[in-house]
Amino acid sequence: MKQQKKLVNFGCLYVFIIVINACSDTKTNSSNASLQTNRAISTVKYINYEIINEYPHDPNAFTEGLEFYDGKLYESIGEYRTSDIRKVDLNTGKVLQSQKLDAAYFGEGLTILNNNIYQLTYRERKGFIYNITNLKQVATFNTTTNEAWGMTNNGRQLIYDDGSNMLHFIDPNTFAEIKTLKVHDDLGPVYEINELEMINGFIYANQWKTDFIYKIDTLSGAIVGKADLSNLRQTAGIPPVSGRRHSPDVLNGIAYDAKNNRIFITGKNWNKLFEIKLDN
Ligand SMILES: [Ca+2]
Repeated sequence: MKQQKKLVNFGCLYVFIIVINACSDTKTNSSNASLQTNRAISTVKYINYEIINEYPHDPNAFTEGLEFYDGKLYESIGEYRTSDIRKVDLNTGKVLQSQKLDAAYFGEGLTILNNNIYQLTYRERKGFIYNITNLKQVATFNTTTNEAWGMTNNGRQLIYDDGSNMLHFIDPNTFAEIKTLKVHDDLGPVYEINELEMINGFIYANQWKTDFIYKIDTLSGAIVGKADLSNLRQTAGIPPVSGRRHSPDVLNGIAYDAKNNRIFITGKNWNKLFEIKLDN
């Protein structure tokens, strides 16, 4: 579930619609949210980290996918009517190339495999494939889940999540599902797994509306470590999610520069993108 920004409008009808929407959101996520809220404290070990660098990030970018490839950042931007795919200069945050999505599509996870960029959409059950050189769309593909959120790849398969704790491994040629994996810790399922990144054989994942990224074993789905990145959010000047009814600007976006062993982190509508070093 992704919340869209809602324009301030004092018309009774609009307020009513917002209330209905809020109730709907709450109902949709109530089971997962209560499971998360009422959980005991997991014993999964914390991963320490240090901030190595800060870069500018477009505060209008509702980041749903982030990947680093051949010296450039590639980003998928969400929300209906504003979704796009873009190539971004790391140092300046400047958008070098972009392609808008049709207003009917809400951009989600993004990953690069075999010189193609794959981009998911939220509830449209459709993905797009782009030429990495010019960002021209070259093909589409279908997804089978009700929702699609984050995506990465393991060099052979696309891996995406759907808002639950399920990871789907997809053949990039046939788009057949090869296997699924349930993300869990020592207490049970961990839901609302969001943006993904494969780093040194582990899947790292954002969790929607939390400051955590999780380190996930790719064979078992077990979370073997977690990092609390609330300090990044605070440094970016973003208030915590808790207590805010509409809070789109959550931590979301992990990219890895394998050549130089750099990890990049940002969030939806954040004005900063961080390079961090994980202590693990
Ligand atoms: Ca990523």
